[in-house]
Amino acid sequence: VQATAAAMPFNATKAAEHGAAQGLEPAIGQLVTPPSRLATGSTLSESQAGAKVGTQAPEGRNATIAPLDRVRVDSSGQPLTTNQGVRIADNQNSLKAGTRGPVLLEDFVLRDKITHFDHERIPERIVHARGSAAHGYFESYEALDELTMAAPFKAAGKRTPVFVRFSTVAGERGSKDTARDVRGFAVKFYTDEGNWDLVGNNIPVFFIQDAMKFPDLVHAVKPEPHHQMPQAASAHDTFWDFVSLMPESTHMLMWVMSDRAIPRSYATMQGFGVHSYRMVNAQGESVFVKFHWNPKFGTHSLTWDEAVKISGADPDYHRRDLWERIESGAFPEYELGVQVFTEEEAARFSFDILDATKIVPEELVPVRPIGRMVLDRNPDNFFAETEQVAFCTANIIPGLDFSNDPLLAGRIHSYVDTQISRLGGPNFHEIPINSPIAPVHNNQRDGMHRQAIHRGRVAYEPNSLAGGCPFQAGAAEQGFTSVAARLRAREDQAKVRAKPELFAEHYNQARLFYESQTPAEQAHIAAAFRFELSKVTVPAVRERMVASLRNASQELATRVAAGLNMPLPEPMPLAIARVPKPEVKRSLALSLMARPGDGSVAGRKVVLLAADGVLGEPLMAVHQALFEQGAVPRIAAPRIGPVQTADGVDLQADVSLENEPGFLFDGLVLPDGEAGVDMLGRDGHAFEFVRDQYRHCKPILALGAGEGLLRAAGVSASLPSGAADPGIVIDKDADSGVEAFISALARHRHFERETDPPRV
Ligand code: HDD
Repeated sequence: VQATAAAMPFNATKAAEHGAAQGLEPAIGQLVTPPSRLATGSTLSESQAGAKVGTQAPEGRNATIAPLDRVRVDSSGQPLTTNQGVRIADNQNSLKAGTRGPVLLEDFVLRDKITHFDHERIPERIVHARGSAAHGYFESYEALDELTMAAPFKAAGKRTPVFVRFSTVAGERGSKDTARDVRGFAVKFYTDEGNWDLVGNNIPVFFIQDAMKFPDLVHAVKPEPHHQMPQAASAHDTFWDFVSLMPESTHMLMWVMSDRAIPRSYATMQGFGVHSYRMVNAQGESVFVKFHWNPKFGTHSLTWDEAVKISGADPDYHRRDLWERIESGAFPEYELGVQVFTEEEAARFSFDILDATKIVPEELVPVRPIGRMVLDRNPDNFFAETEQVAFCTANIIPGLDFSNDPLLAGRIHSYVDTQISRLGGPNFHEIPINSPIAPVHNNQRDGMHRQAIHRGRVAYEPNSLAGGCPFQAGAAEQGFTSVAARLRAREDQAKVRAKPELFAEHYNQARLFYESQTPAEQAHIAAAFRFELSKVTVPAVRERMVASLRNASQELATRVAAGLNMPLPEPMPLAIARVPKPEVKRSLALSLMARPGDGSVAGRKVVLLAADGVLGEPLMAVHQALFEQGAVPRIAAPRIGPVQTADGVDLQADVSLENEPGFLFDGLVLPDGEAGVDMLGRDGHAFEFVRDQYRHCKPILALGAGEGLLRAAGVSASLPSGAADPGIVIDKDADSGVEAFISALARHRHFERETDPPRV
């Protein structure tokens, strides 16, 4: 589209200068006016909300859409310009003295372009560098007045916009998604009383108890400094050297060696606030809370062999899954729950609630559901939103407060500090994705990249020249007030570098976790320890780790030692003289199997194998049934494009056997039709599909002649026990198996077939 020069608006925030009614802005979504804004003052975050160019953001109920409209740029119908808005006539050739002559220094068009390019990268996050994010909303189930005055919980049905970033911890920005690692689960609530960040993980405990040890932990797990290996992996000497010397990490190690550290999807993992926080009501009364996010689609994970293979075929596996789920409308959804307990109750627990290596078992304090979060919009731009978003545990709002957890205290300092260098100065709160919906008014001024243009001559308080504004808010105006928590004992009032006694108990909850798992999950934990420690080259480190594990579980330690071909070492001496008796010995809530989800197959990917000569009709019937249930069926053939079916049904292969290997899918369908099955039987890729699906304990549906592929691949339809494998559905007449297959798919994995080593 060629538009005339005079009519072209060129500055997104200066529509007034160019006349808002010129009709040149591309079509936009409905402007959603954020509550309680626009009517007041003129901070950057709220200015110009009505003046926007070029947004094509979908119409939505998310109130962050409007503030971001202010900076959205859509270049459709626009000429190419320099950063000064000068139109560029030639974007192909630099300015030269003659066609074969030298390039001229005056070529500002070239220099503008190259200079900006040279500075495109910013430092990656020191941890959690690899991540993916989405917009959505939080909806409160009820008014929580008796517990908290926090804005999101003020009324039943109240919606607060959120931006959520999921991440791995150890890997660099471009590393694989399916590393064995903790997953970050960071939620920014844009509340009408300021931003609240709940910066959690998918595991409810942490490796260490005191922030003083965080740099050591991170140095130990990151690639080793001399040769910068291995990438995104804890299976190396320095990590295990460190954790084996820090028995407080044993509980966390159990979680990290469990399938929780290889989730199937961000939509199928839990999230936790980890620390004890406080909720405070309008009367100033406070209770302790632990935050839990429970996924609607259930908790599902990968198997280790599968995770390793996926990292080669699709390093963006979780990023793609999140993006595709949102684009297709299978929105990730999580229920927020809180465990609520008083200071007096906490004092009676056998563990210290300030110790981030401990959970509060759900049998001791149940989880109360208080709302749900839906992620329904992908970001417009990865860098502007996902990369530049800055979460911080210090970002809390009236109605919430911290506990004295020493790990949390260090975090309250660390996030802003690291972001000042990562985002280039102290004004990163003005970057659109970080700026609150609530108005910002204070006397902070200037600094690198300041965007707000503050008016007037007063930048101090108290003042009379500006009528005392901006003024301190009293309780009636929701001014933030810290809970006047009492220090309990006299000795707590002295300055010390020391820990409470219960912090020295390191194994009760590690044992609780292991003993609460199903046999399959326990086997995976033992196999993960075996794998990781087998990569450790120093025998003394392996021994020390197994010596520590003996205190958590004799059975686990024995399995791991056997797996490493080593004698069982003496148990590591305990750090505590009298071990407190735990209240709970088994907690079913700790098993992934406890949360199968809503029973649906929404978002599950299923591959239907095809080749020339298959029967198209039964395959398409399965395709249709899966599609109707919200699953994502894909037809895979030796080559993409049309497949010549035996019954003349029109069939198009979406993917080829080589470009989307079988382990990328949650289920496999083998086709009917002798000629087609014959052709697949001559392609080694097809056997890999069958064997990987089988080894990874996923469901397989064999239609008619397709059963032959199972046999040819060496896969048995019966379990090691001799019983029929419920995950393998053989539909001889190719007309009745789809229902059984869909319920096998909803179960996700069929671990009863699993053996170590694998049969196939
Ligand atoms: Fe942290 C990032 C979660 C302990 C210091 N952390 C970061 C992110 C998450 C967590 C989810 C990524 C946020 C994003 O997506 O941008 N961190 C945790 C949890 C912890 C924890 C659940 C334990 C309970 N972290 C922790 C400690 C310290 C830090 C003890 C330092 C004393 N974390 C950081 C950081 C990061 C960070 C260095 C890196 C990038 C950033 O903050 O913005 O400040």
